This record gives sequence, C-alpha cells and structure tokens, in this order.
Amino acid sequence: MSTIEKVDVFVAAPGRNYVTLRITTSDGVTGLGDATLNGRELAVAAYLRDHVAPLLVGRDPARIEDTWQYLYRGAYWRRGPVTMTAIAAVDIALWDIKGKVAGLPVYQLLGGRSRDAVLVYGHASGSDLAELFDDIARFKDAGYQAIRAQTGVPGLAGSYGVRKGLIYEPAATALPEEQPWSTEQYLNFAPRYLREVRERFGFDFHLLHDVHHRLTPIEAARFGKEVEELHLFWMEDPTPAENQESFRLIRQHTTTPIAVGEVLTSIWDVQQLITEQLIDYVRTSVSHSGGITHLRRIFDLAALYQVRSGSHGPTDLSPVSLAAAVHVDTAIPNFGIQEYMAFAPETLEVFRGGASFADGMLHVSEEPGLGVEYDERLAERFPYDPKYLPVARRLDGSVHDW
Ligand code: CS2
Ligand code: MG
Repeated sequence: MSTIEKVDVFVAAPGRNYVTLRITTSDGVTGLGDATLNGRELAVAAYLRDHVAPLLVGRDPARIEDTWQYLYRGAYWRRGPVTMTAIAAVDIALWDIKGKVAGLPVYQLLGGRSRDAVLVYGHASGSDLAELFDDIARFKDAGYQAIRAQTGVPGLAGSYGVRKGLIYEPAATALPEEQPWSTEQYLNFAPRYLREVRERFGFDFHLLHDVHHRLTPIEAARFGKEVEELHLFWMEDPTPAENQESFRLIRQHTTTPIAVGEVLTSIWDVQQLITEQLIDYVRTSVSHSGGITHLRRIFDLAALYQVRSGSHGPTDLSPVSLAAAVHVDTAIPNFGIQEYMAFAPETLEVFRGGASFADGMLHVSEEPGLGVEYDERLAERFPYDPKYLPVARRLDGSVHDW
C-alpha cells in the first residue's frame, strides 16, 4: 500500500503571496493543495507544518474522506478560515494524487462532465465612470459574457474593488490601509452608476456587483429594490452573513438575486441561507471551505433548494484552487458561475497548467489529477512579502466591514 511520505508547505510570492501544500507518496506521486488565506497566510502555513503534516505521514493517501473526517473531528476545535483552509489544501492534494494514480482528471472522479465549459465573470472597475466604461468595453471585447462592475464612490478615497494596474490586489500594504466608508454616499451613487452601465452597454451580458458586506439588511433591501430593473446576475454579500436569518428581510423586499459565501467556510455556515432559499448562489470556495470533498457536500445541499454555485476565485486563490474549482464546476449539476481573474505572469511561471480561458469560459484540464505543476525552485525567487487587507472606517472613525 502506498503511504504519505512527505508533506511540504511552500510560502512564496510569485505575483502575490501564495501558500502551496505538496504531498508526496511512497510511490513518488505528488499532489498539490492551495492553502492561501489573504492577509493571514502564515497562520495556515504553521497550522499545516506544525499540526497537520506530522499526522499525515504514514497515512493511506487514497483515504480522502477518512482523512477529512480525521482532520476535522480530530482537531476538536472546528470550522473557521484557518482550519478549513488547511483541511482544504490537504483534501485538494489528495484528490490530485487520486486522479494521477487513476490516470484520470479529477472531474471524471466526480461523476464526469455535466457541461462542456465553465461560465466565468471578469472584474471591470475604474476610479471613475469613464475608466469603468473603458474597462467593461475591454472585457466585452475579450469575450466575457459576465462582468462585475465596481467603481469608486465620489468623495471617498480607496473604494472597494477598484483595480490599480493590470492585476487586482486588495492586500497591498505592509499594515492595513484604513479606507473611509460612507453608506449614504454609496447608496446614493451605486444604483445610479449601475443604471448608467446598462444604458451604455445594454442587457446582452450578465452584470454583477459586489456590495462586499457593507450594508445593513434594510439598506441591502433598498439597494436590491433600486437595481431590480437592471436585472443584475447577482448582488454579492449585501450584508454580513454571520446572522443568516437577516437575509429574510432582504428577500421580503427584492427579487435581485443574492450571492453569499466567500468568507464562509463550512456547510453549517450556509445551511440556513440555502435551506430557506435566502440566497440564489453560494460562493464558498474550494480552498477556504474544506476542499473538494466538503464543497461537493455544500453544492449537493444547494441543489436540493435550487441554489447554484458561484465560487469565489480572485487571484488571492492560486491556480491550484482555480484548477480544483473548475473540476468541481465541470461535474456538478447546479453550477452557476465561476469567478475568474487573470493571474500575474510570475504566478503562471511558477504554477503551470490547469484550467484554460477562452471566449468567456474556463476549460478544465484533461491531465490526470488537477493538471497543475508547481516549480518550487523558481518560487524561491519570490520571497513571501507580508501584506494586509484594508480596514474600513466610517466617517465618524468607527470600524466598518471592509
Ligand atoms: C472579492 C474578493 O472577489 C471578490 O468577490 O470579495 O476580491 C475579496 O475582496 C478578496 O478575496 C479578499 O482577499
Ligand atoms: Mg466578493
């Protein structure tokens, strides 16, 4: 029987900080997992190195479910982004190994194709409307059928979601940048600019918007109602989702579809949102919610309630995550859409292979396993560079959800 012989955790910054797990079996088969948690990378790296790796050596790599249960229940302390990202990295790596041993791409182990390709959405942004419109035009010219639109709020410096240069990266400072926030100014502006986007570009593409946890439920209800006629594909994270029942209030007032889940890390954290149909898309990601094994459980629960997938997938999830996500997206019946951002060139030098982009869609790798290789030698040239996500403060100086 093949056993797990070696567990390596690589922390490097090719394009941005990534934590990559590599598991090697006694037969020399390797599997990769993504353990990146933006702004808290070293917490997951230490959790893996110090508390998980010693438990894995000698285990049967084929026992993916047993390893998941062992790491989840055996930790005693459950859930949360650090634990579930560490478990996810191990899970993804073991699925990679299982695919390589079977000589099959992972999606084939998940039931085979349910679709030919995976619809993605791109991220158009601009510090003002003119820049946003130019960016939307660029994404439409590049073949994107779904585009998220974010722009700065006049009078507020550093609004959420505005890309600086080619690659979007919100974790950009050695200590958290403090950004001002005004709900009133946002609510007076966002519905207006989204309407101008529809007036300029029409309705022949999916338009998405990320509220990014910034509103109270009734404010989110107002926002959803005001943009209803714009037929958004979704409004994302309209209000913080720790209190899942707060979405009942939004649902009472608007039919604008709702997407939630990128900061939620287990089926229990989205259980009420799904079973009460308080959301339309669940955005849990393969690398922050326990890996392929647990994400499948979440999407299967979601399928019972006609909730579709909409997995998180910005560049602070590595190409290993994106590859694993597209294997899952290719196989599940209730796929909705996959978030996708182009990686930096350095990232693609270190992480080779995986899903490929064409005509607004991602195409799954047919290589055995996930289809991604990690060049650890080249990665060493890009040392870890600690960065924090911003913190938002209201105009009275109190902390708000960033
Ligand atoms: C955003 C993320 O892509 C999204 O929907 O919410 O970019 C999020 O801000 C980052 O992943 C935080 O690291
Ligand atoms: Mg988001």
